[in-house]
Amino acid sequence: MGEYLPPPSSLLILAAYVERELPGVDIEIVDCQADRLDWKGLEKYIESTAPSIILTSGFTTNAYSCVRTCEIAKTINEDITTIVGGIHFSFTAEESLQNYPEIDFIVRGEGEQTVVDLIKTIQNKGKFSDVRGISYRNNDAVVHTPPRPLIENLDTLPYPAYHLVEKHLKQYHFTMMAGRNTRYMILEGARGCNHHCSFCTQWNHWGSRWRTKSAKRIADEIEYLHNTYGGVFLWFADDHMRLGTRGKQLYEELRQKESNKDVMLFFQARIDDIATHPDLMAKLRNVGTYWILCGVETNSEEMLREYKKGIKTQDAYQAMNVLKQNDIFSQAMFVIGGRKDTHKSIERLRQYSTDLTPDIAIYTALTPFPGTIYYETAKKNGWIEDTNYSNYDMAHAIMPTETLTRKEVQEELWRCYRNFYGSLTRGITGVLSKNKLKRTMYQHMAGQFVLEKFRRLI
Ligand code: B12
Ligand code: SF4
Repeated sequence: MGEYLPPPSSLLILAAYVERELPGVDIEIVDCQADRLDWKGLEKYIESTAPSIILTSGFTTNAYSCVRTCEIAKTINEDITTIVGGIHFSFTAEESLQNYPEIDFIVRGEGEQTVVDLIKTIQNKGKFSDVRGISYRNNDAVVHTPPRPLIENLDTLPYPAYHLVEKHLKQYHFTMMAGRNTRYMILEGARGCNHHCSFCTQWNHWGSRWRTKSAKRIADEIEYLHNTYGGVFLWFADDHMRLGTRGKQLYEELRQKESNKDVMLFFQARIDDIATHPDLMAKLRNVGTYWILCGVETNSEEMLREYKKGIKTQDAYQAMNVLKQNDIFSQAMFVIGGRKDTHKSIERLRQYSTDLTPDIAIYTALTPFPGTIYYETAKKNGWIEDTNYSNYDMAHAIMPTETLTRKEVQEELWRCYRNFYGSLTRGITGVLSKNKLKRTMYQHMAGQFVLEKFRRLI
């Protein structure tokens, strides 16, 4: 995805809530990337600020960085309480507490109410067994308290605490997508998903439900981020946009805002949702929707069923056309490495992804993230060859297929990139495209020699 520096959205969303509920607690957000703090730098920082509690968050691919952060804190002062949360630790609570003594508590699932309850319990020396939604060690045993019910009305959440990273706002950027100097911010409109794809953690993490903020609240939040902090490239954290359910209301609210003329919205949507709502796409384009990421996944109906995706390959053609007709930049995601994949089937997927002509294609290797249906199946059947979580970024092959070795899956993945981006014609057409975003992106890639590197892959 090129060069980027994202704001630490999960912590900003969490911190805003803690700040409101526990005004006596001093909170600092340490963004090591933005501050250019290496491990030694972080150590010095913790030493000099002497916090009582350290909280850290990560996805599966950066789980070890979270553990190392806790380890550093404990080395400096054993009495610092260490708390981790987020998707990865929620699903690996037992394993993580057994393997990493430097973690004191894991907050499972939705974090806001649980972390406030936990901090209060620490302050008051209360009983941890009364805090719902946490896991911790009691002597040698790992204790998991019952899950906490989800927050019913997401409008009650405060705006993300961007004031805690105000000094870094100028640094946050996503060069390839919006240019180096366009202010990049992340906001959340909804949590979870009502589908159950077998490779996805999100529906499971959020209790198999999709909850949304009201359209008015989302539009207000966008306006606030734009007017207060100059946010322009605004990325929805939502897993599933649900255009059919709230697209119209969102449009109605956004069109009343002056800010819609300046902002560039990015979100993720399902292709069946796009295909069946062409009218809405035109409207949403008018209020700042520039870029949509959608999971096309595969050209095989059989694999789509295996992934429990609930879409048809035909939907992808329609969705791409709708996006093109409305001048919305299309990012299509594909996945290779399913059990039945062969050299031939992946070649067919390459052809299909080219035929669809998305503006960009991202190919991923099927990754058994803890918390997915696929993880349980893969673990049971002994398919997982690589257990190093740092490689769980969807760019590393983790499993072989029935007929391909893991190395062959990896090579096929590079072949997909070489095929799509290695084409000189595509590069030249991209660099000269009428679509500003497409032109910027291909010019950026050409400038960074990314296209050239893709051509030389393998
Ligand atoms: C925006 C986004 C990005 C942004 C930046 C994210 C960031 N701020 O760092 C960018 C584009 C850079 C990005 C990159 C990647 N991403 Co991403 N990203 C997202 C997205 C869409 C939103 C993240 C977000 O802000 N969520 C909103 C917050 C509020 O939700 P949350 O993190 O779950 O937090 C809540 C609870 O979990 C809990 N909690 C979380 N952390 C903590 C910590 C503590 C201490 C406590 C108490 C509680 C707690 O409380 C929060 C509030 O209730 C998510 C999908 C999603 N909806 O989360 C994918 C997602 C996290 N990304 C994913 C992936 C795979 C990646 C990449 C590996 C992709 C790639 N190949 O490059 C990279 C990894 C980059 C890296 N090294 O970290 C996967 C992770 C899967 C997994 N199980 O690990 C997700 C889930 C997408 C998906 N559908 O599969 N990503
Ligand atoms: S992949 Fe998308 S549609 Fe499927 S469960 Fe995850 S968020 Fe929902």
